[in-house]
Amino acid sequence: MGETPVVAILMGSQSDWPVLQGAAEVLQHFSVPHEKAIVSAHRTPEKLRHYALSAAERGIKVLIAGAGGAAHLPGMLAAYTPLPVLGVPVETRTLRGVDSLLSIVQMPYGVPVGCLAIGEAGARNAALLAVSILSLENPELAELLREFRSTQTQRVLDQTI
Ligand code: RP5
Repeated sequence: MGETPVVAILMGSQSDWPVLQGAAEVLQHFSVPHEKAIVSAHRTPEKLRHYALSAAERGIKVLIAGAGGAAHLPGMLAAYTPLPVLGVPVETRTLRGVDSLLSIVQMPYGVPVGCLAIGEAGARNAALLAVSILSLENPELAELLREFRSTQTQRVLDQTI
């Protein structure tokens, strides 16, 4: 796939990394070049704007954005770029991530964000979805994804109680 990052993993805070790390691990498994950055919608709004506006011309094809609480990072990124934005709601102590989920999933018509599940499963699935999107134009990646799915299926079929 080359060396240039095609997926960006963004998070609102360093404290989100334990969750978003799952996305990085999945992308590594598929050898998808990616970059990571802390970009906060409310703490570093200018950085967010610049990042989103320059992403496509730098070769990024999919953005994965995780945030917690009033999680406006994915929506604000989507406001600045037409690239697909996959939002990952990070679990919060006070509302267990339901706040993050509702903030990300309830985008009004016109500026979509693909919202995944709360927490690590969501982060890992965001990466799988990014692989799936990239597979549309990459037959080798599509084959790897097929293998991943069939290995997973076989693992479950082999399980006994
Ligand atoms: C959000 O606020 C971040 O995405 C994070 O989930 C949450 C808490 O951030 P910290 O106070 O831990 O930096 O912006």
